Order: sequence, then C-alpha cells, then structure tokens
Amino acid sequence: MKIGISHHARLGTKSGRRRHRKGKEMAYKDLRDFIGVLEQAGELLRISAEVDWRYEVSGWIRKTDDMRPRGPALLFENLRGYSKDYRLVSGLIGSNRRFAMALNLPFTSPLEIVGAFRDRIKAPISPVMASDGPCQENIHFGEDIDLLEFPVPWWHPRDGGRFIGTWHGVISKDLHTGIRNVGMHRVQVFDRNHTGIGMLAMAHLSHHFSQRQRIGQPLEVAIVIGADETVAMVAGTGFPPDADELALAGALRQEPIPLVKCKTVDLEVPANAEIVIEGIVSPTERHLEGPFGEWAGYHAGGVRLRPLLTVKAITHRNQPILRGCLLGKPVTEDQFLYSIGIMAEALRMFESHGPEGVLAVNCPPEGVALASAIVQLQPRYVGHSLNAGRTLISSRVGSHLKTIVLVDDDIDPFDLGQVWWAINTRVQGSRDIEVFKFSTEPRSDPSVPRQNAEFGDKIIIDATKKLDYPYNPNYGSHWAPVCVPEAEVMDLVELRWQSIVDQKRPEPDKEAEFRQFLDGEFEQYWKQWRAKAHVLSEEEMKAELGRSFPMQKGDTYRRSPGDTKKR
Ligand SMILES: Cc1cc2nc3c(=O)[nH]c(=O)nc-3n(C[C@H](O)[C@H](O)[C@H](O)COP(=O)(O)O)c2cc1C
Ligand SMILES: [Mn+2]
Repeated sequence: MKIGISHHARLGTKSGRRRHRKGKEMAYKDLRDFIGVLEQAGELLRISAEVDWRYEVSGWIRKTDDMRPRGPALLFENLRGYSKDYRLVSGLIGSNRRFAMALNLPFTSPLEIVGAFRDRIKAPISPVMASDGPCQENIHFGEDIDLLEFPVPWWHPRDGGRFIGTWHGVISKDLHTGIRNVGMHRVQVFDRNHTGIGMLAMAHLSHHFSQRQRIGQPLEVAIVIGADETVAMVAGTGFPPDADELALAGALRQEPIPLVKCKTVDLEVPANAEIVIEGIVSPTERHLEGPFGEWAGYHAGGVRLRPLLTVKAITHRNQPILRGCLLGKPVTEDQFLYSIGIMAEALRMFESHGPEGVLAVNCPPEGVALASAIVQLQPRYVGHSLNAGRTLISSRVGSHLKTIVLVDDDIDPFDLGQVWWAINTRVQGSRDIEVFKFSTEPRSDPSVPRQNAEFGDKIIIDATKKLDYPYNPNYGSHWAPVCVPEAEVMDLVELRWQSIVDQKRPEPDKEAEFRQFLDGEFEQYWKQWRAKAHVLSEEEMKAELGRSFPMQKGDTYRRSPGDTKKR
C-alpha cells in the first residue's frame, strides 16, 4: 500500500482563516477554518493515502499520541471503501498548544489556559438563531438514513462494533425547565438507523431521560458532530445544571453560536456542524452495547443493555468531516479536554462556594485527567485541606475523580515529582489518607470490583504540612524547614553565575549586600546556639537510655507487694 502524505492539499474552505491579531480576537468560523489554521501552524497532517476505518486509523492516531512532543492532528482524506467526499479528523485539541489555539489563546501552559477558560465561562454568551446553516446542506429522512454513510471507525478489534460518537455533543432539554444540556456520550452504531447511547447515572442526559421515562415518553436528542471545538469542550465538562451549555461554548469562543432548528425534533443545533443526528431515545427499549476501549485506558465495561436511539434524520454539510477521538491508555486527546475543563470548573466552585484558599488544581492527563486531581492550597486552619478535598470529591465537576492529593503552596501541583516528594514526607497513612467507600465510579475503571454496579472507593491524600503539629522554636514554625539554600544564597549565586559562567558584567555592590546579610544573620544565631553546651544529668541519662537502662537493686520505683523494707 502506498502511503502518501500531502501537506499542502486544498481543504474545502479557505475563507475566514484567522490568526492571532492584536486587539479583539475572532472566533473560528467553523471546524474547517480551525483545521486550516492548525495546518498552517504545522499542527495538522493530511493523510491522503488510503487508510482502513477498521482498526487502522487508531494506529495512526496512537502513533501521534505517543510522540514527544505530541504529534499532529490527523485528517484522513481517503478511507477504505469511501468516497473522498467523506473525511475523518482527530486530535484537533490533542495537546495544550492546540487546546489553546482552539480558544485563540497565545500561550500553552495549562495554568494560563485554565485561567482564560474560567474567566470566559463567567460571562455566558447566548446562541443566536439562524434561518439556515451548512449543517443542513444535505438532509436524510426515513429509508434514506444510513449512519454508515460516514467512515465510522471500528476503533479496536476488541470493540463490539463501530462507534460514530466519540467526540461530539448530545443535546437534550430538561422536561420542566427547558434548559438545554450538552453532554458527550458514546454512540455505537447498531444498524443504519439505530445506535446506543452511553449514560452514566450522574449525567444530565440521564436525568433528562428519566424525566421522560416517568411519563412514558421518548427523549428527543440531537447528536452534533464537528461543530466548533468549544462545543465538545462544554459537552465533556460537568457544568451546573442551570447553565445553557451552548451559551458556555459561546463564551469560550467569545462569539455567539448560530443555531438552526432541527428537522424532526424540537431542538436547535449549531448551524456550522459537520453532521447532525436527530433521534429519540426509547423509554423502554434496550440494546446490547459495547465493549468499547474507554477513557480509563481499558476494555473494562463489557457488554451491557443500554438505551436505544432511533434516528429520525441525519443532516450534514457537503463533503462532511467526521470528528472522532481515539480513547485508551493515557495520554489520549480526551485527557486534555477533561483536564482543562475540570481544573477550571473546580477553581470556579472553590471561588464561589469555598473552602477558600485554593490556589491551583491540576488534573494530570497522565493520571486519566478526570480521575485524579492535585489541589494546591495554603491551609489556614486544622482540617482546611481535607475540607477542600472532600468538597471536590463530592462535587458535580469532580464526580469522576478517584484520587485527590492536597499539597501546600510550596509544592508545584504541575510537577508530579514534587507532588510525589510531598506524599512521601508529609503523609502519615493512618491519619492523612481518607478512603471514601462506595462512591459513584464507572466500571470503565477495571479496579472497581465486578460485582459492584457503578461504585468503588475514592481516596484523598492530604500531603500538606499538618497545622496541628506543635510549634517548634528551632524551626520557627510548626513544620520542619525545607532544606534548600536560603533565598539570599541563591540570589548571590545567581549574580556570580552571571559574571563568572555567563561572563556578564559583575555587580560587586549587590554581591556585597547579599554577603553582608548572610554573614550577619546566621552566624549570630549559631554562635548563641553553640554556647549552650550541656552535660547530661543522671536523670536525663536514664531518660535517654530508656528501657535499656539496667535495673539497680536500690531502685525505689520497683517495689513488689509486701516489700515494706525501707531503703
Ligand atoms: C470521549 C468521551 C466519551 C464519554 N462517554 C460518556 C458516556 O458514554 N456516558 C457518559 O455518561 N459520559 C461520558 N463521558 C463523560 C461526560 O461527557 C461528562 O461527564 C459530561 O460532564 C456529561 O455532561 P453533563 O455534565 O452535562 O451531564 C464521555 C466524555 C468524553 C470526553
Ligand atoms: Mn450539563
């Protein structure tokens, strides 16, 4: 087989391409606009050679996932058995750089991305209605519906079939409030017009579904594939139920999302989406679904009866691009989505409802981003750190978290090495590790006992310096001082390094200043301390030797009953 990679082949649309400009940022017009920008930045590769949708695309994506730095996003232009009018794209936000680019941010550190994400979410931008949109350039009803019109991957040999929904938004509405929800819920193709739909118990979609079940009605849904990446971001993040998640996506892209009315269900969808699947989820019908290679990195969930979705209409753009994501052993693309979203929402929760004092949250992609969080805070009272951990682990945004580590402000939560040091020097297991039994936990985690339905243990590791340790005058603190050279020593060396190693201009005055400080301060202290020479008293000697001190005949404290003789 010939493998050709064309870097410069033409993409559907070339207009609206946006770059970073000073002043007001402009949102991407659509997925193709963003794809074009990624390609120009060397962040996307077109694969024009034929690739098999069965198992093979996963290998290509995995290869880029395993590259360091992470490899490019991939646009598959030629899938086996499909016309070149049907393409597949993956990895568009599969690195911090691309995640930042999707938000038009000029930086790449997760901390900065999270800051911007959080700020934008604070001011939702409601969607606007449009009379028509490219997502309805082609419309299929009835016999004309065929989900396999698109090159849906069979991701892994161990999967129970082809999954069309791996990176999308499932839109539904609350029966009573009418508030719209967007969630990401896996969608397996059963036949040309039926799919499964994954619904964990705590998902808003599950809530909407059970509202309908109670009144014996199906739930209308619209599955949106290939809309703006911000739609996927809000779909995969656990926001509070009162928010219109499309308004949050609007906030993230800094421009309202244009919507069009669906053709067969009473819902609205982003007008620029590549593909929309309109359907109803039956209150009573179920279908065997799975297995599927999942977010936790295993095929662990097995085969189960899941709700059945019947497709009422498929609408799509001309030359539609199917957006997909390869899940599996970290670090896969979805880890970036969870990671940034959970960090931002967790901080927002702490800010608005406390406990106060939380400085940063890191959900490392390496630890299955949604399963672990490192919370950095400056404990202000005994129990403060644990309170923060317990709050997060029981919160909505933290509903999938399994391990929470709490660290002080001198530990960088983004440096897993430092976190590991804190765990090893600030934790006493019996006191500082808290196990929460029988919490909600999906079976995607293979350590969840198989007899459990959807629950397992969660842990909090409090790796902060405990405030209830007694004050130690030698430390001048309640906790032993961290052993690194004093700041003044480091400043002095920094100056000298510049003059000696980097051969820059020496600054003798500044050097002298530091030296003077160091000479005075510490010398004085130790001079006094050394003067306190001491000879042990007999009692101190006994105390020091403890149990091993040999018993003497005349010991007054060792008197047996009946021994009345005075000594
Ligand atoms: C790729 C991917 C697949 C997911 N699959 C499912 C799924 O099948 N079922 C589910 O309940 N949640 C799934 N999730 C997690 C939900 O999207 C997430 O919990 C989200 O917060 C749900 O939306 P909600 O907060 O509005 O309920 C998936 C997330 C991603 C990124
Ligand atoms: Mn929601």
